[in-house]
Amino acid sequence: MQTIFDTIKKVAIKIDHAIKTEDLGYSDSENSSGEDQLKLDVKSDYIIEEAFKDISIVKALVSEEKEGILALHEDGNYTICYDPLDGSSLADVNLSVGSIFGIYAGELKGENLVASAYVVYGPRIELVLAVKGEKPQHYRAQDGLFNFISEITLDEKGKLNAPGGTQQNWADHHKTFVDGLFAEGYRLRYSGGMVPDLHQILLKGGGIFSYPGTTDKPNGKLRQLFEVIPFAFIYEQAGGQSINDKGLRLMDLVPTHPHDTSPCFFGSNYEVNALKAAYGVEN
Ligand code: AHM
Ligand code: MG
Repeated sequence: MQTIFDTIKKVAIKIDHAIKTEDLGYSDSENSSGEDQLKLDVKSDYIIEEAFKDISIVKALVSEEKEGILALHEDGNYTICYDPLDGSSLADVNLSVGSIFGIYAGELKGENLVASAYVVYGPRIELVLAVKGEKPQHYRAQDGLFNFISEITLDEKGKLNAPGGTQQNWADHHKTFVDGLFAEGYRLRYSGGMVPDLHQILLKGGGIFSYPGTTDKPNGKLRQLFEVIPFAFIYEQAGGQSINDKGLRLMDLVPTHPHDTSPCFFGSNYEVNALKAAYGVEN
């Protein structure tokens, strides 16, 4: 696993360099979710594939920017599912973006995720790594090296509310829930990049990030294998909760296709319990 984490550190530095120096425009291709790919999406995907392709413990790669599963080493133990540049449409307005990695052993489903990582490309490059049974570890890069900052623990209750999706298409009970938190004094924090938005909630003690099912996207927008499950793991390891709209743990998701999405909610305990009550899925 250390080899994989070291490789993530190396690709983070390269992707950060690409963000800072390369063309921010669109390529002439679409990804398998039908979204136009930016040149930076394609480049970041290439950087990651090149870095992992000769590592023998890596069985396969699954990328937001690739259609299917890229088989690498038959005897490898791990499949790495990744979003090479999440929130990439924010790069041209100079907001933070990120990379997300889920490392799975065996069949691609939540319960087989063994480690997660994400990188935030902001004013500084930051990295969070998580393995089973331990608090997530927060690192910050300086001169190309990642220095350990601290373990991450969520408070029981936070102050931040990050509500995703188009409000026009929210269910009434979801709007009631979001409005209820604001009425309690929660502050809106939503950049449109799940990596910096979830990172902020983790580091500021707590709150909730939601991306619900909506009338136009009943299964939400965020992809299970490389966005939802990796962050679900990190929030649980930090002492919070990660559930879907039925109140089920996101770690219990079993995708039927690499690009399946799910409604998703990540937060500290108070807010996720309030969400369960609002959705009528208390357990
Ligand atoms: P992407 O992987 O194509 O960049 O899309 C994922 C992003 C997330 O970072 C973010 O939470 C979400 O899309 C924002 O969507 P919306 O603008 O619908 O709120
Ligand atoms: Mg993404």
